[in-house]
Amino acid sequence: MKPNSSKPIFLTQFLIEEQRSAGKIKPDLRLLLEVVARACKRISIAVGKGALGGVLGDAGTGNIQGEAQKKLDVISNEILLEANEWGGHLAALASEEMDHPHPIPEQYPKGGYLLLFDPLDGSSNIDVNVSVGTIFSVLKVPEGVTQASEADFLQPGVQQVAAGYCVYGPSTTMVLTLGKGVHQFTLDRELGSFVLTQRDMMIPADTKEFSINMSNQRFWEAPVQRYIDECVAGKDGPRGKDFNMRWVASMVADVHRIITRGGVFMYPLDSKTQAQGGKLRLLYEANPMSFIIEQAGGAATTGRERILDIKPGKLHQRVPVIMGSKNEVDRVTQYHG
Ligand code: P6P
Repeated sequence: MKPNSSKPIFLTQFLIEEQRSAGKIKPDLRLLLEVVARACKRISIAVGKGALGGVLGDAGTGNIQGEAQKKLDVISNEILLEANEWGGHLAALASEEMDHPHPIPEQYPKGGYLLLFDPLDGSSNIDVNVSVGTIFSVLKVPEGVTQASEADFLQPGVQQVAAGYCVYGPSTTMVLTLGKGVHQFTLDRELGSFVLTQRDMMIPADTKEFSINMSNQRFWEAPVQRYIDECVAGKDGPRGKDFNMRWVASMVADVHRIITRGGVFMYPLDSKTQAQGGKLRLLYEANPMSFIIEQAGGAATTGRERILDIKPGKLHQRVPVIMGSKNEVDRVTQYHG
């Protein structure tokens, strides 16, 4: 099934065909993904209004991460909650913006999936009109669980049944994996539908582009210092080639670039974030992105272990992240010994 501009394949058709083919996905999972996609369309509209929407700036509240919430953080979170409460496909939801999981209201049926999300990743970029996005991860409710609790979310990333992100940039683009490859859908704003624009995305194993916040250099551990020093040394250095650097400070935008053309994204453990275990959150940032990256032929580690193998200890656990072009991630991991 190839994308064909003369006969566009919409997200619904793609998911129905996935559902039909050897039962790759269940109807409830298809419904969940369609509901999340519809919520992302609503978030895209709210984000796209910019200053005209009257929703830029801080909400005057904080989240469990200790971060000031943007108005659009709160709005995006509400959009995802409201969209997913009534469908009967979820047992509970968890969000970067909420201290604890959100139960499905009593008046609605419960389903067999758990949804985790960062409703608006990179929101500090909102007020300066730089790309932001939504990241989501889907887990199954453990067998026999009738009332999902926080503990039921604490599953290693290998247990994910689907993961995706939507980047609100020059175009609104959703990238999705169901465990059989990575596929890109671009929002046709006139039709209001996501159209399949790339199937089976693959990350080049090598790259000349690294993505890291260089202002943290003095805090990095030795293996990361060594890796970046070698990249910066260029063709006269041990790598024998020049590198370029990109840092958008929206994980969704940086990872989408890597999925699209290769690269290595790094938010490594450093002396500044060591006490919390890292900067990025495991369950709704690192895990979904790692699932996508691995499905696209890349690699994702903390520098010391595969991210998808980590058994979470708490809902908002943070981890170091090194992900992207396999040969580069392997090199950084090897430097960690
Ligand atoms: P820094 C955004 O706040 C985020 O969680 C990721 O999207 C992004 O990669 C990172 O933090 C940026 O962190 O320290 O460069 O602002």
